[in-house]
Amino acid sequence: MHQGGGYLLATLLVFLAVFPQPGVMVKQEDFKQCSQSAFCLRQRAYADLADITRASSPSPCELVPGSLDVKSEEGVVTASLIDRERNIPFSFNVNLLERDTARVSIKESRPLKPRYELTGDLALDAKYPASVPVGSVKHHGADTTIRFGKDERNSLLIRSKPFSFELAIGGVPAISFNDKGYLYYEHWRPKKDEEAAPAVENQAPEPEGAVPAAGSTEEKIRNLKENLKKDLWEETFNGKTDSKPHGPASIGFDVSFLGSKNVYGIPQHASDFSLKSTRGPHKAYEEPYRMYNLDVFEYIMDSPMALYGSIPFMMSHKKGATAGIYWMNAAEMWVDVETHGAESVLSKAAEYLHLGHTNTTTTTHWMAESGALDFFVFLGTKPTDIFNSFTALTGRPAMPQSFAIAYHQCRWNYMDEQDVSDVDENFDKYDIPFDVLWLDIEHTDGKRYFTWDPVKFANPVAMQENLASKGRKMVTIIDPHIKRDDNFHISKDFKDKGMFIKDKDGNDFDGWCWPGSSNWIDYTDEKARANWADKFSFANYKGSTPSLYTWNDMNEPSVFSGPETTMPKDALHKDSVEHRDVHNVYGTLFHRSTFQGHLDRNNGKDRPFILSRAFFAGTQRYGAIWTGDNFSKWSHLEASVPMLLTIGSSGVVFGGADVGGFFGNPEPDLLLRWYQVAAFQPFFRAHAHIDTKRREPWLFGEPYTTLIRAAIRHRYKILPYLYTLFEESTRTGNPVMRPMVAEFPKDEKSFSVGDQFMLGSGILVKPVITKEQASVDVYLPSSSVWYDYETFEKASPSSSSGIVTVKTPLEKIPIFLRGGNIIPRRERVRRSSSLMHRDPYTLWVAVDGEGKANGRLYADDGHSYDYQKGDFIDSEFTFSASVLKGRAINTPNLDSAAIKALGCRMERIVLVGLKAAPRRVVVADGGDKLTLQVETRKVSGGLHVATVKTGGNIVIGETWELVIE
Ligand code: NBV
Repeated sequence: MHQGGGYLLATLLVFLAVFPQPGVMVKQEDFKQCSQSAFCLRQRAYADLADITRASSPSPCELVPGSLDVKSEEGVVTASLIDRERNIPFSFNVNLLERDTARVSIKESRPLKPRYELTGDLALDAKYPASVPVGSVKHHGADTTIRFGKDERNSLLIRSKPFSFELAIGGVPAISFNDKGYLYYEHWRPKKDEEAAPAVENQAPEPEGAVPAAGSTEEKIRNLKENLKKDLWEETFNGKTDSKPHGPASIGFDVSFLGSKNVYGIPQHASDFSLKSTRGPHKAYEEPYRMYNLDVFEYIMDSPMALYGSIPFMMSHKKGATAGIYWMNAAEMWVDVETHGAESVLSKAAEYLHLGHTNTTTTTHWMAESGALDFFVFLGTKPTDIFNSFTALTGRPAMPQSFAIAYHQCRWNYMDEQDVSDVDENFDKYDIPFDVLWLDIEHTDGKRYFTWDPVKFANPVAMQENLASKGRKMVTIIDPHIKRDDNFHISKDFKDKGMFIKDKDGNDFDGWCWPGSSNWIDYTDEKARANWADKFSFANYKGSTPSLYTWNDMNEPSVFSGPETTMPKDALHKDSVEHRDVHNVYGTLFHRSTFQGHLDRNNGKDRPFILSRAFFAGTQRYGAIWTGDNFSKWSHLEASVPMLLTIGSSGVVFGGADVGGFFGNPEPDLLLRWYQVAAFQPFFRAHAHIDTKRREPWLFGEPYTTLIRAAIRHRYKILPYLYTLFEESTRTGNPVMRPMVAEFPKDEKSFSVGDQFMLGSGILVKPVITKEQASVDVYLPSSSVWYDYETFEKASPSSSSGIVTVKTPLEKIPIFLRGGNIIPRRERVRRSSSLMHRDPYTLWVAVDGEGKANGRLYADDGHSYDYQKGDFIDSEFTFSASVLKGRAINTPNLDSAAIKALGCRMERIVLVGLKAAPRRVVVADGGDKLTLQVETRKVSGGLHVATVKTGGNIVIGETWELVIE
């Protein structure tokens, strides 16, 4: 099945038209700004109008007197609302849930037709949190306060006129709704029914002679009112028209995070971790943050432009109170952020004295094109509370196989089987470990996914088996565009079953992508999802073996011929649901069915590994994501840190950025610095564009080969620690790569830090992000003791700023160990992670100011779900009063094959930060005492590092004690 020259030419032309060549940055004008997205323009106009007029006319939304009803046992509060200006009735519903969560919905009481709702498990985990009963209820005038949660620690204050509500944690107000009066609901209306159009959108024209003066408030008001009527029924962007047959249906509202200067979340943007203001006198961006999954290659830095994934989740934190909101809506969304009061003298004084930003509030304005007003509010006292409740709702992260967290080698493309074999052999030749080799789109037969190029990849099974013989895996790319070709079984099958997305006229939607004319499967249809999953069976996916995994790219979806390079919003899914309603979840539904396909093909035994580019709330249930087509520039290396912190703090803990940058050719020092950071990030994969020079780790000569090898080896040594962190995230939602605020929620200075990160609670990493950078400044919170990761010397940050300056010659990675932590490691690095599976462990024990430390090690067979039957070891280590103890927290089935296959011996213990050199170290084993070999060295500051060789006398999973005398 080879294409002729015509096909190639057509593909090339589309490619050149759609994708700029490397070096040419993304054209901002290819993507909408708020004023070009009609609903965003209208919603922003409404907010601007509100800002001007609220003093004289407050929000028209009121609670209907006497309508508030509390169903105590069910944990439900309901009321009727009315928009007095437009005379539209709404129902207000709050459902109080466990984990200090509240679900809030506001719906039209008498809609023309129902709005699309993300029901069932499309965006939520199958295990929906239980309701909690309402506590005490107090009415004060027309307002009501309802208490809920453990010891009634939370309260919900509902104000009736104008309608607003506020949630507090332990008496501390945290979050409020409609304080600014931006609640604006574009209700369904018949197209020609002027009567039904809302009053504000349907104002009578200004009387003649009453033209307001240029620049006057009156003129502003008139213009804003004009904007409210813009493009209600149709809109065109860059020559492409959205027919909007149902008219306007957008929703906007404001949420204020009371007393908080910092808000985080709403990925994906190439921007800071602590979100910047987009409104008000101190705004950093003119545009709101946009969430609309798009294929934005070579994206620009420091921008609120939409990228490949969207998670409508935001969190705020101040000392003692953390709050989050998740708007369960997959339509295009924009969010304005405005921090007020941070500049006031009072706030500045409070900041200086670390008193908390009592005067500062961050107001956010959420605007979605369609869908329901249905959101969740999470309350807590620290970020980890919110990670926990958000992922309890949207799903806990999946437990990856152990190979998936090792190093991945990718390129567009490894061209043929010989290329694959050469790369594989060179890793061994240069003694660099790697676990996975990836094949991009060129491996297929004419971009027909699930097929192999018959010449270049004629023996895919032998190729995979060769890799598997060294414990290595392969990943192939499977994109969602399906080549229109009746001779291609996937195309024929889905076409015959009527499972493709339809265009607005009801025909199979036809667009351009890599294979030329293509269709897109409707993954909102459960049957289509099952049919897709079935394509991964070994019988259907010919040439695939159990060591083959999948990469889902282009699933925003990217449609070369579509508006903003994506699917038209008026395209139709099952039950005539418009694409606009499901756009942001589409890619995740594709990811999800691929996941299901892998699960089914091995009868639910092994954990799938699927990488996706698009993502939404809940993606963590299906696997990993990466940050898409970045560039080999220092600024992109820099941006990868806050981007991954944001994504990880929004549930998707398994994320990475293309090491080296996808477009362009990195200079060797940039490539090296990238490896040095990515070795400590959750997903670690090098990748490059087809037009770039080859850049496998050994191609740059010395010292680069040695230093890249060292960085990758760092990764392999911490795999036990990383795997333990991933397991923790499957239970708690805690990110693996954590923002400083998550680990130091009481340390005001850490709240806005997004340029360094914690790996778990024990390792701090600060990237080097500029060329020939001689040193970096690292912020080390004073509540902990810190040790240099290589020398084990105690760090001495300035007592006033907490900053330590670290010299950064090429070989130096600024990493610190946090006192109080015990880090499990494996130090015998081999060719791939599975070859290290039986190797003994080393423990690094870094003591805190009181000479204490603790840690965990989680281990299982590394690939199956047998851990769910109890086949795992969860070990706890504590060090106190010079005694190191280990014990299993669970009751491991030591006879199970999985545990027997695990290396459980501990070979070495390194004690860091000891005040005195040990005289001897003994294993307390009943009455006997076995003296172990110990070597001690003194480091600066009078501290000691002791390395104890255990002689294989300590077994993980058993109870043991080691006494330092
Ligand atoms: O499949 C080719 C590339 C892929 O290598 C990259 O990682 C994706 O983000 N893909 C995008 C399509 C074309 C990009 C110009």
